[in-house]
Amino acid sequence: MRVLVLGGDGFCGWPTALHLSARGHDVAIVDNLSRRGIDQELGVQSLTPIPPLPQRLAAWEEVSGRRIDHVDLTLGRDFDELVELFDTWAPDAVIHFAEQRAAPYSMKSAHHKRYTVNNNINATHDVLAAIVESRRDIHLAHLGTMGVYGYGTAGAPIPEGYLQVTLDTPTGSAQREILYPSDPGSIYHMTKTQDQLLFQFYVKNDKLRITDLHQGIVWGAQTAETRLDLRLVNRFDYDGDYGTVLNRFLIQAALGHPLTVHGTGGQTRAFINIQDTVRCIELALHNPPQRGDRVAILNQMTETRRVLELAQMVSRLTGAKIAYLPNPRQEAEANELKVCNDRFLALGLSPITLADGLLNEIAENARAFSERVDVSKIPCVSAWNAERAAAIGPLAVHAAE
Ligand code: USQ
Repeated sequence: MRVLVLGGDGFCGWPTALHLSARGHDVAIVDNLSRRGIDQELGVQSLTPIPPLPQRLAAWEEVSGRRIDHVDLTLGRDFDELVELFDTWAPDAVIHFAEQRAAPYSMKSAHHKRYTVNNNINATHDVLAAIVESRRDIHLAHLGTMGVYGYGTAGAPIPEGYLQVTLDTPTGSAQREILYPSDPGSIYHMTKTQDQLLFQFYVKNDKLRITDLHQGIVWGAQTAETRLDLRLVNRFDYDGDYGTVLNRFLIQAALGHPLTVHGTGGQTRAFINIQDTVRCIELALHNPPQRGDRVAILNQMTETRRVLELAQMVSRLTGAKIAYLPNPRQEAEANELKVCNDRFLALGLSPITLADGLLNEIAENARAFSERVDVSKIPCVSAWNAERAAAIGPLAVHAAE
């Protein structure tokens, strides 16, 4: 299969590109390196030293004998170039990771909200319009988020994208299948709910083949391929904007920093290990929808956990202390969360769970690079609104500086 990985230099894009290349697919990465630019803007670096993309790609060719090309193109802006790329490179599938993916970054200021909306929604729309323009039967697999559903349920498990509803009509009742009602918790998550409508429209109007993968919070950073050579190492974000909760707890423990639990830690979220992420994407590529099918929506997660439960797990392993901090986010203090993930299980996913003992290995790897950490970048200072800014105090960032 010929696969274009949009955003292939990023946290999930890079290991996905390697995983698919290792399995014999022809892969090219489309990336404008904006994520590296954001590191500079924030004054942080990945815990792991990630070489420039040309060096990464040269290392992959050396290690695997397989070539991955890089196309430097800005999605949402360079539309004609994108159409030309689809024409000349002739992908069978396009995987779309090219969105700004950090909720705290998207809430820092009006500038960051606008950047996230402009980047994400225009990128997604340009990919869809370019597929139509190219007249090719390209399967689009998009990285969505569990956050489109919100995290509150009425006790019922969150289905895979669609909800059966019964409507009262003047003559009785009617059954409908609707997209599960969106309830985003940040501007970032909101852009992914908008993506869903774009997909629904393009499937209806142009019969595009689209898979939307609603992914949970990723933990771990390395996969079988990124472990092959230090130059292939994946990025590991620990800072208050891009670091995800469990990876942050692991590096905090390695540094002897208290584990930064927001509020009571009663928030329940869905999780997935990065190795399962790349496996799920491969499964999705091998099982695309047919022309005329509705958008295929799969919940790409393997377990749900409370934030406090994760902190306690890391604390037990490492002896780290737990700090209960005022929450910079506008979110429920506690919630129950049940999620259906039957579709990936039916396709053969055998989940890696937190119980598999990988946490120690990640903590040890984190310790190896701990001298690269800037401890001042650990606190989450991006406040969701003025009230949350007041709660977290003088460090809060809530408007353009
Ligand atoms: N949290 C803490 N302490 C921390 C960091 C986070 O208690 O030091 C809490 C947050 O308040 C939140 C939860 O942990 O309640 C999850 O935060 P997170 O930063 O790990 O994850 P989130 O912002 O939801 O976003 C991440 C990815 C995003 C993806 C999403 C999947 O950055 O790209 O879409 O996970 S999901 O959460 O299922 O929507």
